[in-house]
Amino acid sequence: MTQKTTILTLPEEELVHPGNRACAGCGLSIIYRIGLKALGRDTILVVPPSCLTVLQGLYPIAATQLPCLNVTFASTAAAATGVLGALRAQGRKKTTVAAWAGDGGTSDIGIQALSGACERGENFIFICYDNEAYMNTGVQRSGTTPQGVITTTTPIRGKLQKKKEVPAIIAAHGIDYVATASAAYPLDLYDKIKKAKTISGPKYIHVHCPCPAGWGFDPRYTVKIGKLAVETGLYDLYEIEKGKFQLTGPSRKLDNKKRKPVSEYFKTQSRFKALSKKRIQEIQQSIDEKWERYQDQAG
Ligand SMILES: Cc1ncc(C[n+]2csc(CCOP(=O)(O)OP(=O)(O)O)c2C)c(N)n1
Ligand code: SF4
Ligand SMILES: [Mg+2]
Repeated sequence: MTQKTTILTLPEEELVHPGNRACAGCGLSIIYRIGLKALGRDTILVVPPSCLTVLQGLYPIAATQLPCLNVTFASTAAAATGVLGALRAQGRKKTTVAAWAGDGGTSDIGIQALSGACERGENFIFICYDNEAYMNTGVQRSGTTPQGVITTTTPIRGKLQKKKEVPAIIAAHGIDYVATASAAYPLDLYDKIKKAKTISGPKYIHVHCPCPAGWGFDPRYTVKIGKLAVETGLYDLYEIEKGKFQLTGPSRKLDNKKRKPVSEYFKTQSRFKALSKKRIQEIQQSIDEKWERYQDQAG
């Protein structure tokens, strides 16, 4: 996908009020502001418990101008289905229904409802912001926490299991649009949401979201660290449209010569401090092999 939107052509209308309850440097606050611009005013949000519910405001404070349904953890995609049904009954075909959930609310607790909605072909957008742990309750490991990461539930050796590949799981449902994005490249996310709005049926967008509080870095480095994840080839930006995979934006321009060593990414965050040199080498090797496959596929 070629990026069309620039900072100059981004809509000026703000749907998120200035000032919110997110920590300084929160990747989620970047994507929420830009993402709502892409979704537009005629949108209903469905949000489970997460840092987003806090960002959006503790009553009587509200950070968003859009109608938002706060629902139980497991029910996000089912609740979005209900909203779609109500809109259908009212004859409102144009309103966008967008579910925004964290990685815990997507990869673990909300996955059965999401899988069901994808299989049924519900016409909604599901955005997972992946800060790679249950942050709102104090950094517990989730299905998408990478292997080796220190959290409060994996305090000594780090998480033992691998990161769950949620975009691949959702793509396996055969839906027409699955994409990945990053808080470090908000305009790429903007264009992907805009595209998703033109597609009928379920759309899934997975957004890598640096979290200074949970990852252990200074808030000024949010964008730098988000970019490093992409520049090292660890986290890739791509789209799967009607089953066709293609790298997008900065990942499309990356090749084996330009790729930075993954150790550069790991050393920026204290959550990786339990990673041994051997383990880092193994991860580097698996990234190298993945990129060999990409280059083979590109011919
Ligand atoms: C059924 C249920 N279990 C646990 C909680 C407590 N809880 C609220 S927010 C949250 C963390 C959510 O993690 P994630 O979805 O990754 O979003 P993040 O907080 O990282 O933004 C938890 C466990 C809850 N509200 N409901
Ligand atoms: S804990 Fe992380 S994701 Fe949650 S508000 Fe703070 S920086 Fe954002
Ligand atoms: Mg999370």
